Amino acid sequence: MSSLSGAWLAVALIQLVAWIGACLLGAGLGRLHRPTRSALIALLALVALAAAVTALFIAVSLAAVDWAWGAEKVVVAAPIGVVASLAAAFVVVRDALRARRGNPAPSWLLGALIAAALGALVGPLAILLIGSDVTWPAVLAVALAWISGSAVALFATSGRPRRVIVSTAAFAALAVVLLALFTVFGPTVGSAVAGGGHHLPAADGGTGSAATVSVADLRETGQGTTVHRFELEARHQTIPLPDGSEYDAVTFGSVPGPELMVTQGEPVEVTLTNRDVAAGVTLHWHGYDVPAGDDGVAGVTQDAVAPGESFVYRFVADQVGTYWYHTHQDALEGIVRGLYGALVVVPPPTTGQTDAGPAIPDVTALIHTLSGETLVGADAVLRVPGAASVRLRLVNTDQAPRRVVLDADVQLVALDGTDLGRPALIATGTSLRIPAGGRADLLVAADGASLRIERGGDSGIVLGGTGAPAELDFGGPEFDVLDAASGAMPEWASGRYDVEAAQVLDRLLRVVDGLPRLADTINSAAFPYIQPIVVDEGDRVLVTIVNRSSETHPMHLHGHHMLVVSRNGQAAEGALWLDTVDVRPGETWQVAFLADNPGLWMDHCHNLDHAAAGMVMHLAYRGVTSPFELGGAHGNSPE
Ligand SMILES: [Cu+2]
Repeated sequence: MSSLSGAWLAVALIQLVAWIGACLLGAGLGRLHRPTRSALIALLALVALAAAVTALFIAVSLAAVDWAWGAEKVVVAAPIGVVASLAAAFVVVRDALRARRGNPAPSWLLGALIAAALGALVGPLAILLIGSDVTWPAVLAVALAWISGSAVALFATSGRPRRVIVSTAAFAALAVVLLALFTVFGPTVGSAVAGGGHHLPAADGGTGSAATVSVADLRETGQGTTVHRFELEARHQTIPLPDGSEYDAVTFGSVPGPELMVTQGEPVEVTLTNRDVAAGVTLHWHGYDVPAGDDGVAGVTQDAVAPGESFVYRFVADQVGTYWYHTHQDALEGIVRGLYGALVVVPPPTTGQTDAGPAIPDVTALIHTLSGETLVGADAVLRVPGAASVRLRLVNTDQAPRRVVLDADVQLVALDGTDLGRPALIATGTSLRIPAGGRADLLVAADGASLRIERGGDSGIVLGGTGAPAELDFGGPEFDVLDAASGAMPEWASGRYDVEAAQVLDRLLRVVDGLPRLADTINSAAFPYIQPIVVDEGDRVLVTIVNRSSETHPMHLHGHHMLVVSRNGQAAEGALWLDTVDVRPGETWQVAFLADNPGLWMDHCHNLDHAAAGMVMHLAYRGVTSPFELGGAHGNSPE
């Protein structure tokens, strides 16, 4: 899909450049003979017209595949581009014929050329301003801007009185302002989701149920006597980097933070204290389906914990696997500087199996970029003592996907914490791509094998050895995550869906933090103006994620595990559970989940640069409200 939309943009630009060339010739550039000039203009006009018609056909094919790909092109760009080009080409060809007979050019030739160029400009503008969610005000505003701009051009170049030109120009300016208002600022005016993105009309009982519950009351309450307690203190800390320099980190006591290892079934209680992190801090359990009030998102499920304050998180560790925790207040800055650590939940020891042999050693490796250096755990190289087999828990805590490669055959046994139905073989030299925020568990024989990280310098993992990791290259094939789909399908996934939602990821001119900028958008809007996915408890939900942008977006849903249904129309052959879906440019993923964890949940890109640029929305259960606000006294700013 990316190549087709790239072709559309190329053709749209050819159209624009041809009309601009015709305008320059029409304005007298080149001092050519009149018949030659008219013939050249006619040639350019025919090229532009051909490009406009081609753009129309590409737009229709894009829309036929998925409306999200072609919407604004079919509705706005193609019609204006074709109409403007047709009209101007007609004028130009007539002029070329007149020129052969020695007649002067019509006085409105240049005006018509400029109008066509403005019409060609609508295409690139529409994909920057409108995106996939075409609204009628936006269409009207773009059309008005084009019509009035063309009128100004026609009047200004045909010797009309100044009065007419001035009034038309004023009308054109008004049209452009309308365009800006309705497309860029439109979503921010009177939006139902303004003020934090979770103040929904639906939350007041959209299905007639008047009962509401605050997210602050959706907390873990059942606590037995065998609670596993941890204490984490957030603070500034200077730490040494592998290259010998010092780094001004913000940590939970170390980088990475202490590994929280618990046994499945244990009630867990974590007390977070903030010593001196002025921006505030929270704890979010990435990939762990905790109660909503324990999810740790500043401004949604709690207030940011200020210096001197503390907050106690509770949940029952009922899912085994590899997870991680990080701050969800000023997350971009906080995580990059060190506010993260691993959460590992292991199954309870099997009883009555005295001859089961020694358990497989367990090694957690968080891959993180600090001050330009790739860390594996606390150092550049992680050395694991020799063993017949090691379970390597890889966690990518960076903003971008990281690829790893090993010089040994390994078994991929879990993704995003969930054990695969059947381990998948990753052959020697095949790379594995871990999305930002994602995890992969590998079973590997620790007999001198190495792991390397793409663009990770000398960093890596050495298993059963003491030297540097071997030099490995990334020229081999890449493991396809769909090949890991092998689990048993849940029963709820066999029927119809109660809610079907779309997430079209794009890059558009939108208001973020009060200022217009190129934003990372979902459904043509930026946080907090993106309409949430609204569900009732028990709903089966299908989400179609379309990436129209030129960057990868690791989409992360809080509080739920997503079942991969398909990627680019290819169905997953078996269950594959993810909490972070690596949606690359041009891809369409369908994921499903069961709405079984009431709350207000973040659903956002885990490239936190993108999240901070608008790519954040909510999954909202009807009837759940939040007393927390963005900003406010605690300066709540989840990204
Ligand atoms: Cu992104």
